[in-house]
Amino acid sequence: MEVPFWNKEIETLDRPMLEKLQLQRLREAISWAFRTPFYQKRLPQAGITGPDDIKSLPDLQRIPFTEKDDLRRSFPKGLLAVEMKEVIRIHSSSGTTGIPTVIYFARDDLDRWTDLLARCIVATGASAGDVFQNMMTYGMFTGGLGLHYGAERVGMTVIPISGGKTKRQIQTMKDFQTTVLHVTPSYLLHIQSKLGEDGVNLADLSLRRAFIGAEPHSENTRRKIEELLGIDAFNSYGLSELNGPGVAFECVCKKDMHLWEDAYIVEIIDPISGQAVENGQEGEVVLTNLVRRATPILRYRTRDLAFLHPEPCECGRTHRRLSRILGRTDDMLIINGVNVFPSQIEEKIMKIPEVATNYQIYVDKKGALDRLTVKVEIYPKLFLGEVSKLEALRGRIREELRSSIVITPNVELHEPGSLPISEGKAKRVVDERPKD
Ligand code: DLL
Repeated sequence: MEVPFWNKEIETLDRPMLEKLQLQRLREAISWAFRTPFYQKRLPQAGITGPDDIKSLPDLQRIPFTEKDDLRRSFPKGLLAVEMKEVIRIHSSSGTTGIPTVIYFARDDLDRWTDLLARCIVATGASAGDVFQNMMTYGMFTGGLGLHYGAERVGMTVIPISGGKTKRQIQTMKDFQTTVLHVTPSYLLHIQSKLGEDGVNLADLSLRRAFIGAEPHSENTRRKIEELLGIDAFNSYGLSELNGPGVAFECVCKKDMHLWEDAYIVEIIDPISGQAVENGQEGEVVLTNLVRRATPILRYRTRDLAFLHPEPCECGRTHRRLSRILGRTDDMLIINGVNVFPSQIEEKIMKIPEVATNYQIYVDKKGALDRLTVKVEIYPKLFLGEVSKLEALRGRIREELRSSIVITPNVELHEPGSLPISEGKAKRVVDERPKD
């Protein structure tokens, strides 16, 4: 297999050299952090008075974690390390509580981020000459503009169409013979379900690859996308606090995502004790940004759960691979005392061939008890068959789910197009239990 590189020297740097670079950049990041009101207070409280206190990579653990709430409390400028006139871009995430977190980029920050994204794109085998339809939302969200700049740097033909307007997306794919898509997996499945409605079929298109990310999805969802569209789909992970997309991305091997360790230090911790887990074990991802001067962020608790592969990838890159995101520390549902992760549900239903492209997890209360209902869309032809067959399918889905999540959910079968869709990140869980 041919392995393409954007910057082979950095991507294959041997571990001792990579760690040397990390230490050097970490010390630099700490000096930037000392220019922000937030870290000026936080670091001395932990006994750190300057970059010289960090003599080796393990010294990183002396630095306290940074949490989402720290960012919110520092809004708007508590984490700004440069003068405003140096800032050429602002991104923010609105979060669920409505208090935004804000990230400032100086020109060199944007340049480094763009370069990381070019690296991600090329690692998938995409290149100049590809036609890139960017369906991620443009705006304060990092998904649109982030990849846009990376794709331009690679020399792809960029179509900055943004999210939504499904018919127009499909027509555009045909008009410009798009070869690469950037999209959330849920929206891509929705688009696939609409192919053919206005006379544009898969055979009219030239799709080869999709970069899918920004929301959780299972390996079975990836397979479904690949099979339905006849393309290669690559997982892409990132979060606005750490620039956005470009933190970790799959290469041509498609065996989980290289996390760019010259730009980020990754730790996997036990979310309760805060201690590092054993090599290869699952835990919460903690990230330090080594290359952003205007908003330095150290040891950020992402709340995402994943593990690092201890063994190297066949492609020759030395940067370790992060597993797909297995859940979040804050998305676990407790149903009558049993812990259930939405990802367990998705993994099961997406491998059932009769299940179409959309589903929803609904929780409410019946009397004193919690009630879990999994609503799935199934292919329309199944509704034309015998009722007993539908009942059998419902029973099979229920049984599959029970084997994974231990409790037995209600299962509802719906016609395609009847469950709510999202043109960006999908909202899979609706929890209507009264909050007390
Ligand atoms: O979603 C950045 C992004 C844009 C990533 C485009 C990939 C592609 P936020 O809006 O801040 O940033 O949301 C970050 O989304 O902490 C994860 O919980 C989730 N997430 C992002 N990528 C993945 C993925 C962007 N590949 C939050 N798999 C993160 C699972 C993901 N979850």
